[in-house]
Parts: sequence; C-alpha cells; structure tokens
Amino acid sequence: MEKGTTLTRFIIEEHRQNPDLEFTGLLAELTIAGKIIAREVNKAGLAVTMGLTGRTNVHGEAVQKLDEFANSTLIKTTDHTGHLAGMASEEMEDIYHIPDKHPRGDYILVFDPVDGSSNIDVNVNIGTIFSIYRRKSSGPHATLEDFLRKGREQVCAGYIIYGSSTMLVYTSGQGVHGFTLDPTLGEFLLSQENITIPRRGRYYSANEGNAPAWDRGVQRYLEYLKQEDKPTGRPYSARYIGSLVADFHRNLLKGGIFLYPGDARSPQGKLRLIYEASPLAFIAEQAGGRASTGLTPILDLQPEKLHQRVPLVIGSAGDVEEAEAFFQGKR
Ligand code: AFP
Repeated sequence: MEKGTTLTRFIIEEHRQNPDLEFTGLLAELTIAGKIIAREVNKAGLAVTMGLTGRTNVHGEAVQKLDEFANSTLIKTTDHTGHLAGMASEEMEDIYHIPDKHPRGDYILVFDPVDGSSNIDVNVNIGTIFSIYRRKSSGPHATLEDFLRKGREQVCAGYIIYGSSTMLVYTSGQGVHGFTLDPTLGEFLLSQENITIPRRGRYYSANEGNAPAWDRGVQRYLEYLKQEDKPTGRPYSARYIGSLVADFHRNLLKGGIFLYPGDARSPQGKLRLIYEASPLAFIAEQAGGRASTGLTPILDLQPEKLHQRVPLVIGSAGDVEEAEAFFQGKR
C-alpha cells in the first residue's frame, strides 16, 4: 500500500482480505491508547506523570506514575469494544475481567503498558507492547487458560515506541508493518510495509554488567562478537538502551541481536514471556528473524504462570542461530 496510508485504512483493507481478523475495532482503539500515552510521554518532564507512585508492582518493582496512567488508558480505551473477554497486564497481578456493563467478545488482550519505565524520567525511549489471542474458554469471563498460551497462538502483536517520533509496529500474521504518528494530523501513517529484518546485523544488545554471572557459553559468544574478523563483520558494535522495545526496534530495522539470558542469580532472566518475549518473537518471526531462549523457540513455550520470566535471544536469524550454537556448547 502507498506510504502515508492511514493505519485505519490499512486495517480495514487487511480485514477485507482476511475476514478472519475480526478484531480490527480493537486494534483501532489500541492506536487511540497509543496516541494518548504518547501525548503524556511527550510532556513527562512537566512532572504530572513523572516520578514514582510509591507503590511496587507484582514483580516488586517501583511503579511509575506513567505505568499506572498507561495501564488504565489501555483498559479504558479497549474494555467497551465488545471484542474482549479479558485482559492481563504486566502491571496487574490478576486477570482483568470486562465489566458487566460492556459486551464481551472472543479475544483476550495482554500488554506491557510501559516497557523500560526506568527510562521515563531521563527522556530515553520507552514503549507499549501488546498481543491478542482468541479465547479458548466459553464461560462469561476469560479464565487463566485463555492467557497461558503458546506464542504461536497469537493472532496479533505489536508495539508502540515513543522515541524521536512515535511509531506503531504490528503484525496480524501477514507481515510486519510500521506506522509513524504524524502529530499535525494525529494519525498513524504507513511508513514501512512488510519490514524484514536483515539476516545478519552489526549490533549486539546485552547488559554486560551481568556478564560475570552468565553461563560460559554466553560469555564465549560475547567474546566472539568482539573479536576482529572482517569477513563476518566482527567486531560487532554494542548498543544497549535498557528499553527492550527500543533495542528490538533498532535491530528489526538495522539487523542485530538482543540477549537477556538467564544467569546464576536469575536462571529465567528478567523479561516476561507473555507480555514481552512472545509478542516480540511473533513480530521477529514474521519479519524473517528468530527468537529463542537459546535452546527453545520462544513461540513454542507453554507458559505456566501469568508473570513468568524467560531468557530471551532475539533478532537477525543468522545471529540468533549462532548464539544458540554457543549457548548449547556446539561452538
Ligand atoms: P524497566 O521497565 O524496569 O525499566 O525494565 C525494562 C526491561 O524490562 C526491558 O525493557 C529492558 O530490556 C530490560 O528490562 C533492562 O534490564 P536491565 O536494567 O537489567 O538491563
């Protein structure tokens, strides 16, 4: 489709070609949430939504005011659409049930309202990650089994990145498409259709402060990336923002690898399977990339808990395959 096409039109056309995508109204409402959160992010320095709430979330992390604002914005903009039977958020301990006053539908929504929240107060890119599944249960409310799903069952996943511009990137299983918010129009406009991630990149993103606690295979892989070897483009350059969405987005467009492995202190790493790893893995695979724990593809994992953590290696397929070989002791 032509560059500059509105996201609304793009979604309608996609629906026309694939009538199975019955959640287009939900997607449209998510874009509204993205615009509202973007507006708040852009004035975070003006203090209203900046700083801590004084509370901690289900993971024991300090809750930022913007976390709460984004969480309630996502709920408010989507709960009445009639598409949803329930929601789950990284910021809420339990499933959110759709209030009785609203109609319910066949889908569930999961999201990380503000990914990289420790970067809010210092004006560094942050994002919102979301994912949609068709529900399995048939009662009046969604149940836990609707949420504990393999990533392969996602019908849509995306993120909104609040950076030098605000962008929405999503897939509904028909390629990955990027839209940039035109602030003068208040519309997301198509800027990249069918994004494909280069098979090899030149960047690696990892928190090397954790290196002493990594497995030997992970340490050896990082040492390998830093060795000089012209034919394979090494040494790679380090780029680590500390907001998964931002690190992932750069690697999606330019190629590269992001790693947050488990280590001696946290064998499952830090990132959440349902809210972070699975949605981005769906996007990565749709763009021709790869995502795994180092051993198993992320999309094949069966979650056991809503807030489960998972080691994540994601990005250019060639780089992720090479990392897996090191992690598995094959190199
Ligand atoms: P915060 O939301 O607490 O800032 O965490 C961000 C995040 O979940 C993910 O976006 C980053 O990639 C990762 O954690 C950074 O973690 P480290 O600070 O341990 O490197």
